[in-house]
Amino acid sequence: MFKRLMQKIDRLFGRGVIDDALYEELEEELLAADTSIQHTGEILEELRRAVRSEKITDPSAMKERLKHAIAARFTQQEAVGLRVGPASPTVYLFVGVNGVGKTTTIAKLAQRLGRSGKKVLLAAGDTFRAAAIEQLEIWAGRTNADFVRAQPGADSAAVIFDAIQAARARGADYVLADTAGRQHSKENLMAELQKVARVVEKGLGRPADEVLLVLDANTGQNAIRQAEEFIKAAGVTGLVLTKLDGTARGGALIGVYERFRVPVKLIGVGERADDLRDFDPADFAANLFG
Ligand SMILES: Nc1nc2c(ncn2[C@@H]2O[C@H](COP(=O)(O)OP(=O)(O)OP(=O)(O)O)[C@@H](O)[C@H]2O)c(=O)[nH]1
Ligand SMILES: [Mg+2]
Repeated sequence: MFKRLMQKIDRLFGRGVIDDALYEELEEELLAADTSIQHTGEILEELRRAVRSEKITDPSAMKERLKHAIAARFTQQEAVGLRVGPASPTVYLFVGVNGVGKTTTIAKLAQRLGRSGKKVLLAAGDTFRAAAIEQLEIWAGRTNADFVRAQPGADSAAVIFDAIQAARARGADYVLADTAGRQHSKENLMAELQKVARVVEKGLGRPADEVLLVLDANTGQNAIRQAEEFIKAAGVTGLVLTKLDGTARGGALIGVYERFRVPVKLIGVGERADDLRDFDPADFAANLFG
């Protein structure tokens, strides 16, 4: 998507003109990449200003300036990185609609933490589907993590509560808790997540150290609606953007971040356990442009 945009810029610059037609094309491409109308306008305004004041005339400089304008949208207030709890276990809840990559992200993080010598326990809090429990169990095996599960249909909050107790008993450093992405209704799902958040706080003596909302980079502007609902139900503390390895249009993340100011923490760049990166604004912008 953005690669094509950059090729267009290169071509237009080949003719030696920065004109309104070029900005119009940029606008079209940014919108097509799921950047909101408002943010597209702001990014292009900044670009126009920079092109004027910095007397930019060559394509590579303008390209860099555009990347910079996008990266600058992610000036996070908080240090990037996942919070570690004041006492073990550190508990992370993973939330998000079905199919976005919650379970896979848990596996990736389990691998990363395990390799750094941490003892990790995975909690099969997605009790809605039997397959979800099995999928997490397989990842627990592959990443050498402990695993706590219950029967399909069991109470999700109870499973995660048990997992926290088990982690204490076994001296685990981290509990990574999966949750359902789907329920019989959206109201049920949100009620379940509220209960999970409450029960974690009861079991842990503090809220979960991170509630990570997983968003699929292909989702587009609907990501904002998802963020709104999950933030309301579960008190999201960080964002994870997955599937940035494909033809992903990560532009919607700009809108989610600016609207809610929840820091972006992690990026998923593939289906394998080591396809996880810390979020870095400059990297993100570079990735958008291929
Ligand atoms: N290419 C790519 N695929 C990913 C990435 N993260 C997850 N996937 C794939 O996306 C699909 C869904 O991932 P899951 O981890 O099962 O998603 P989920 O959010 O747990 O889904 P539910 O359990 O149905 O709610 C799987 O096929 C994953 O392999 C990523 O960063 N890149
Ligand atoms: Mg899952």
